[in-house]
Amino acid sequence: MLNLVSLLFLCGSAHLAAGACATGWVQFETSCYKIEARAIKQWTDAKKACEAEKAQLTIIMTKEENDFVQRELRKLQIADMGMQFWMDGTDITTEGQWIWESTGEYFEIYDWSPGEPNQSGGEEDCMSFFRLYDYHWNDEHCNRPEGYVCEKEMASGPAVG
Ligand SMILES: [Ca+2]
Ligand SMILES: [Ca+2]
Ligand SMILES: [Ca+2]
Repeated sequence: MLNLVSLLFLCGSAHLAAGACATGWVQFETSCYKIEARAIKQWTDAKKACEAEKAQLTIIMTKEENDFVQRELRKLQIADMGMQFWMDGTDITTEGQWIWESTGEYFEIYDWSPGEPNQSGGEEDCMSFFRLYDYHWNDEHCNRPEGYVCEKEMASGPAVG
């Protein structure tokens, strides 16, 4: 049964390739992503902004997904080396124990920038893609206004065939 479901899903998604994500969102596998570089926000507000669009801060589960988001970030050609983009990871509950906030799951992969996470100033508990390190990961002060990346699952239940 699972195999049949997978097969139907794959069949369906093949027909979804174009225009499946709303304008302003980009697709990778079964997710749509939106990068916000202008309306910078603190981590909690960025999270709310994603939720207002029925999305969440992005959760990076695979190297391929990480590569994809980093490629999209590089396309922006941001000059400010200090610029960062929030994702869903946090260690605010238990210092040094990183989880994806929206799911409570531990990380499957890590892509920290050199020397990160460094808990700079004793309170860096939110996770970002860091321009300085070509968008590898950083722990950052949650109250810093930064860009952010929202992610949502593509609309389910497409007509098959
Ligand atoms: Ca994801
Ligand atoms: Ca921390
Ligand atoms: Ca840091």
